[in-house]
Amino acid sequence: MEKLTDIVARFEIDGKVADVKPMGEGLINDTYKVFVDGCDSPRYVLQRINNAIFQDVDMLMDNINKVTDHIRKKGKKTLNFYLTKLGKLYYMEEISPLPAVGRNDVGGDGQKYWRLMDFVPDSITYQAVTPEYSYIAGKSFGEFESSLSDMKESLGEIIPDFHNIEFRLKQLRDAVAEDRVGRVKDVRHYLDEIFKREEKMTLGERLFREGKLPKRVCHCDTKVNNMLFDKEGNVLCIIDLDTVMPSFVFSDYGDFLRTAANTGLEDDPNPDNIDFNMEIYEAFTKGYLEGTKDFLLPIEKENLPYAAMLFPYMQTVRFLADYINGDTYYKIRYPEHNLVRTKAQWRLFERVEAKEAEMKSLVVSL
Ligand code: GN1
Ligand code: MG
Repeated sequence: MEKLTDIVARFEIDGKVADVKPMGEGLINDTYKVFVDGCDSPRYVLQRINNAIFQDVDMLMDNINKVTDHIRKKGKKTLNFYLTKLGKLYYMEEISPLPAVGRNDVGGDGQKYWRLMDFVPDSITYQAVTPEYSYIAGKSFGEFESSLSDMKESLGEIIPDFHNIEFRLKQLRDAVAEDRVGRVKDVRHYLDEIFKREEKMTLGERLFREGKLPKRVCHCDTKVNNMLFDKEGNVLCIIDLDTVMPSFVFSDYGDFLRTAANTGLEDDPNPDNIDFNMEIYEAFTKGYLEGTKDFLLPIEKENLPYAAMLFPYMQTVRFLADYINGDTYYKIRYPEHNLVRTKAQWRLFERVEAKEAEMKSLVVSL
């Protein structure tokens, strides 16, 4: 394995690498900040792409390149990637033979893939936001979608069926049928609750098949910590562009609220900390409706409360499937982590579901 500093030196950079330190909270890729000589603040961000999940790294970087070019041409700030000395958008490190045990976050070809981008200076990330910041975030994500709505080039579907809840439920069913590590017996309650709501929660896919609901270019990972703010609360830049692809607008709207309106943590060990903050809901929705006013259809607007329920629901399904499969997808910090996440996301779902009527009347009034 190459040293991290040597990997950075594979790219066309200015200055000499002084240090590389871990950064961020991502559950998929590994991220580091890179310091160069003579400067106290980080200069670059180095990231190892989890190529067990993003198996087509060429398609991935090509998508990101198209998206960032498009945003940059509109005069907006976006991520800026560096080429390697061989002129590629990623560096491939040969690491075979594969480590025998552990979570599989290296693809079948046994290589590690790295990319390098600018560190965005004077930026702040949050795990939680105020209503005021949520309004700004809603507007920013709406505008982000709006600025991508005229993209001529098509994007590859980097993870097919990524936010397709019918597909995620099928994965859960398959995990249960296989019961690889004998965990199904402990999670029956959650499985029953999930499948009880199957009809209600698969509405989006049905509307799509009926030709009523469009797919648009979306970010598809709008967790609150994927947004860089400045000191005044303006959104400087939207990061983590791996999953930008065609999806329902519900993806971006719903996933932001899943993280920002949760009064607890995504993996809160105490579910009683978890509630759904309606002030955040209202502020974000106002901002989002303003940012999307040029293109949002009535059917999309009407179903925003459904989107707010869909994402905690889908995240429960995904965490639970990973728990049942023996923790092969998400990074975990302790053995029961995916179960704790499942319980926390389910509590959030219940809290959102209880506010369905309130959310609906609010959306109508905006
Ligand atoms: C993953 O990489 P990160 O942590 O931003 C996941 C999202 C989940 C999220 C849950 C490619 O995002 O879909 O919502 O974890 N990304 C992928 O926190 O699966
Ligand atoms: Mg992220």
